Amino acid sequence: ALKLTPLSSAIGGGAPRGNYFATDKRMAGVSGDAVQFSLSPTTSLVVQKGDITKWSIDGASDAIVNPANERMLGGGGADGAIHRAAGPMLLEACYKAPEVRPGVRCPTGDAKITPGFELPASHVIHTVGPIYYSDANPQESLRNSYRNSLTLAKENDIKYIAFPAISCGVYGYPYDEAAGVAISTVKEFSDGLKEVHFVLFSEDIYSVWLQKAKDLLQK
Ligand code: AR6
Repeated sequence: ALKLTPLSSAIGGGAPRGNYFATDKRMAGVSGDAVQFSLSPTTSLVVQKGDITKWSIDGASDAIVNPANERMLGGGGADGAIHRAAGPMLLEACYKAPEVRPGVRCPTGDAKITPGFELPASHVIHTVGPIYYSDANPQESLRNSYRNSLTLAKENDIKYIAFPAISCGVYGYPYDEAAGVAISTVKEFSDGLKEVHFVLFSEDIYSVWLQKAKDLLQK
């Protein structure tokens, strides 16, 4: 059973939705605390702990975001977990994405979409965040990853999207700065989506994200 988190102290602008955000059956696959914020009267942001490979809202117009690398053929971390859960068809679909230059299917900051195959979510949006210590402008690259993922989602009639903490694993992005870029970019470009979720694997990143959401979205 999922733990309910009091909303009264966490909700942002817009109409209150009650005292608790009940993580209902739609999110049954993802376990962990979830807190909802309002970005506009029609768009919510949800910050939760959990495994993004288990996440789905409606199985038709939803997408999880894969923090990939430029080759776009799988890897470790969340990318590895997503490929394992989606099955081999996902790798086949990724191979079909044209190379924009040798070995590069998805340049840093860009986003590409494939079906979700055996995942509960219907689509995967692959994006490549910056390698923090070698990117010339990691903040701009990370912002591009979020913005291009949201734009691609809208172009494909996706209404629900789940992001992990892009670049916060192998790519070494400091959590607090990443959370600021992630939440402010989502706030700016989420119009037309119903729910934007952050599904965070570890307690420490979840805490940083939750605090940043309160700082940026509460008046
Ligand atoms: N659900 C949600 N978040 C997860 C999961 C999961 N199942 N598994 C890991 N995370 P990383 P990056 C978190 O390293 O830094 C890959 O090899 C993880 O704890 O997956 O963008 C790619 O192929 C961390 O907070 O992605 C690239 O080569 C966050 O997801 C490279 O890593 C991102 O960590 C990309 O590095």
